[in-house]
Amino acid sequence: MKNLVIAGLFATLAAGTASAELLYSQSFEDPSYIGGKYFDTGDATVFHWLTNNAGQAAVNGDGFNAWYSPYSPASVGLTDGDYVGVTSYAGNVGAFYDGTQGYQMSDTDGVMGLDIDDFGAGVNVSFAIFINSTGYENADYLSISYGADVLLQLGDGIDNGLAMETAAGTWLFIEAYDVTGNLSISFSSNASTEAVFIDAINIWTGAIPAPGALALLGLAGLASRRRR
Ligand SMILES: [Ca+2]
Ligand SMILES: [Ca+2]
Ligand SMILES: [Ca+2]
Repeated sequence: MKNLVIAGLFATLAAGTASAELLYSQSFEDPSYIGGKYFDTGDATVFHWLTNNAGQAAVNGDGFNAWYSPYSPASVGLTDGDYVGVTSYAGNVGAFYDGTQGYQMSDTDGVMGLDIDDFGAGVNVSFAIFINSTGYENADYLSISYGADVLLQLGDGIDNGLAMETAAGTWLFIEAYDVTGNLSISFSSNASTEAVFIDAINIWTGAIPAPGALALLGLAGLASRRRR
């Protein structure tokens, strides 16, 4: 019986690999995204989309854009200079989930959000996120949604950030199927040790590819899409 189940699973995965189409893949590996500490030149008292600044780590790139929103009490946000955006600094994570670069949010003094483009209805998504191990407080939270679906909500102003502390210190791999809208990851923190790292975002339609097959599909899929 056990063998039968495993055989069935393999058959499903093999079929899935053939029929899946990768719509988006972002591992933040582009070397041009790397830069120094990011200084937001916008007004930290109001919501605004962030802009890339020359010589500083990219907060926006191919298919991803970042925003800032004040959180009561209003603070300096990212105007004081923070390590956010694409980074190759692996001191907290040990190693990135994929490759040598990822996307960081830390010391946001308010809420920073990373929004991925909308790739239509009924898509599947997977990505990895690492919460740095440290103490978290009431105003700290990590919220991840895809359209109307909440994928993860840690720390909510009630649990003193304990849920974040429990989940910290390892790469969390998150998958969601048949979701519609766009992936949005928002983080509220007020200390440089409070940080999250995001890596290996894949969005696809069709069946669920086998592990490993997705990475191969990603390279082939994106290359063919760009040639069109
Ligand atoms: Ca990466
Ligand atoms: Ca800050
Ligand atoms: Ca805090």
